[in-house]
Amino acid sequence: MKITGAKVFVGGPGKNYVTLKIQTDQGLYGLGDATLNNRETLPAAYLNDYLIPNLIGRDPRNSEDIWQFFYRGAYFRKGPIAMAAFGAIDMALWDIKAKLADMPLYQLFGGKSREGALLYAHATGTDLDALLDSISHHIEQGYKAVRVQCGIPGMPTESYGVSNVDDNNKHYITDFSGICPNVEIWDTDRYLRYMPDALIAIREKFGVELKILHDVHHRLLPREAAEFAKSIEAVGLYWLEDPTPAEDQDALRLLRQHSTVPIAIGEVFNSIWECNKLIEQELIDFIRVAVTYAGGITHVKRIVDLAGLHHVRTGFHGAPSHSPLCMAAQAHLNAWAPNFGIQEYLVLDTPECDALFPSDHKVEEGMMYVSDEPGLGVEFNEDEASRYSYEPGSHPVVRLQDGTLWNY
Ligand code: KDG
Ligand code: MG
Repeated sequence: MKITGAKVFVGGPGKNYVTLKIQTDQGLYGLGDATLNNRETLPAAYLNDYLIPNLIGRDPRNSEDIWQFFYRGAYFRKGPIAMAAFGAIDMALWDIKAKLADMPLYQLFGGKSREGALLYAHATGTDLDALLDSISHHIEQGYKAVRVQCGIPGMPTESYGVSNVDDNNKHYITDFSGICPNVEIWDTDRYLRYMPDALIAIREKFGVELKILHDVHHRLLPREAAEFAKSIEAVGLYWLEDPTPAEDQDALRLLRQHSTVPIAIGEVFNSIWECNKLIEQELIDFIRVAVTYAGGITHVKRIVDLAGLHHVRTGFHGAPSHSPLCMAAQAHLNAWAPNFGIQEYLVLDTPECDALFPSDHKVEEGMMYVSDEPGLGVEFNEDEASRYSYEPGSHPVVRLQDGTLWNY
């Protein structure tokens, strides 16, 4: 069996999905996702210029050797652009392998450990009242776990994860007004004074059963994060995400010494080499890598197995820009992983997105049910894809009030 060709598509409804289709001489094809938020053209160029020419003629069943060939062969290893490009190839090869076996992908990992996988949704509000409404809205839809982000009084601009529209499904990660980022202003003192009481109010209103998650998006210094984690212990968070900048892994030791709040980290990690110390030293509780940015199924499955040895559970990244292909790959891992924790989920199933990526993965009552179709269980409609092209967009950048650049 041989790979005969591969194509990359960039675009989608309100998102720049980077979709790879690998064709074989037996008519079977595989699909993969290389979407790297707001840098989408770069994994596409890496695929087109270097990787696809080296795929032609290879046996697609040798997914391990192909992964090693690209990773070790690059010499300059890792990085989100390369790992997203490898991730797309790897996903597509597993799709082909499972289609060949005529099995849903999770069967190749060891079958199902659960029927439904717990999801968490994003609740957001420009103030606490709006956030409480947004949480109620998600609970009414059946969610048992909700990430909560709200505007901070007196903060000059909106904070991370805060949407200023009533639409609970609004995609607020990318600003499509152009390639140059807007500036948001961050004030740590206001955040630290306001957010603990807001979280306590949320717990009081919704009771003990709701799983509450909160994302600091790397904005606190280690001592501040330790103070914050201590001050919110009574809330009983399901997790506190990215409390400190991800590069400083020792910061989490200080936090651990002062608090037992569960810590989730890893959405910006792209290899096992950024996860292994935190996992082995048991400084985190949830690992947040995404199958796309972290080198695909082959590599992420290694991270999941390492995590399992140290009681670290999965909480894969599922931000608005992951394509349904990445979400499907994660759904198969979630169905299998003995150390599954939770899956981030933002409603993607607009009619336009469904038309582009038809699938029967199902979300019901805040749970995801994996497809039983052979392979990843997602199709890609190329006619639909021809309606879309790349739209320039950006994340904001963050500054302190005196102009100092801060962490987005
Ligand atoms: O592109 C950036 C997003 O992926 C990120 O801001 C989303 O923090 C995020 C989350 O937890 O989903
Ligand atoms: Mg996050």
